[in-house]
Amino acid sequence: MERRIIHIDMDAFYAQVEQRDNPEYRGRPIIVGGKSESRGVVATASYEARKFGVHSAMPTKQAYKLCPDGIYVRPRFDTYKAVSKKIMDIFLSYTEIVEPLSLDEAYLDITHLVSRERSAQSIALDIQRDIFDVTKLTSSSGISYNRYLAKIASGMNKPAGTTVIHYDNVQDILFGLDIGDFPGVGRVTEEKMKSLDIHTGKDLYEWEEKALVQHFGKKGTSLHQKARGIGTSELKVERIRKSIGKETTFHYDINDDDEILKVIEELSAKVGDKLELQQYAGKVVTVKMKTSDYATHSRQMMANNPIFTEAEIYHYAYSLYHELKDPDVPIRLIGVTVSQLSDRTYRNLTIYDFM
Ligand code: DCP
Ligand code: MG
Repeated sequence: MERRIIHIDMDAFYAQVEQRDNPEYRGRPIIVGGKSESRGVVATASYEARKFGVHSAMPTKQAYKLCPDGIYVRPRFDTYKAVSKKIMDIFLSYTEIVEPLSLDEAYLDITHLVSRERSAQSIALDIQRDIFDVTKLTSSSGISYNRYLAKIASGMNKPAGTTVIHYDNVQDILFGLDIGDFPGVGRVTEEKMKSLDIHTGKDLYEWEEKALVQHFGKKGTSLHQKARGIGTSELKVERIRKSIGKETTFHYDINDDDEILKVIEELSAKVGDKLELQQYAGKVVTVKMKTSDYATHSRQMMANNPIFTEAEIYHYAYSLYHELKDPDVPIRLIGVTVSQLSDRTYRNLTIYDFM
């Protein structure tokens, strides 16, 4: 199944947070890291500081020589973590299939949200706009049909960029890429590549798999594939949501059918909205109630087909309520849940022939 993967990465993350919180830092070279007089290293540098050649992992002492007029600040990890949490919540409001890679970046599988009316690129822009609205920070996104291409794409138009790699442009982009910019090529591999005269994706493309395996072992196979746009689109998700439910606790025990059914209708609508947002459908509807004596009862029903509208959910919840409810016993809590979730059909995806 052809997937749509977005990679989102915050721009100069720690430095941008510092510039957000200290207006006098804006437009200035900011270096976040250890003290310059000690053995500290640079965590990150604002784009203004990068012009001087300062970058992550550089000894602060060296940064200070390159950029003596920079503003050197210590990291505030608690603040970065709080921002990260907000970003992750935004991702999860779009899809459950999120794989965070660090505080400031994650992969999202948004295949099920894409339709003729809604391109993957417009979804990426929506997410970036939400991030900015909530945090006042810019991010960059990359969109493609597998993980590593999405990651390459997000780095191509920083800051505040959105880049799509598809079958029509993938080979051009990979040919022009510096070998060190391929995900999975670290410092050591990069040096070794260069000693073999492999400097770009085009150079890499020209090597046979066998020869790459001879020099790089198992990694050789993956490099051979990466030169050709081939890679996995499977995200490592910790927990895929199994159900979507809403419940209400009443301020007092209640026994009026009309009143309770009105609440069930509202709960059905909320569950329907959530299913709509994430483009899920579910096969099982559960109604749960807590009676005035604190006993909990629940009953479920399997639908013939996956359902997702408020009317469908309410239809099942209505029957379940009547099966469960003892007319003589008031209740204090009512809940409606839809489970056995699946993505709705993959609609209107353009399937390109591979190369
Ligand atoms: N970081 C760090 N040490 C490193 C690399 C990164 O402490 N060697 C921290 C600081 C960064 C954050 O992680 O702000 C995110 O790392 P990125 O590689 O995404 O770099 P930035 O977000 O800073 O910049 P870019 O705009 O290039 O993504
Ligand atoms: Mg970043």
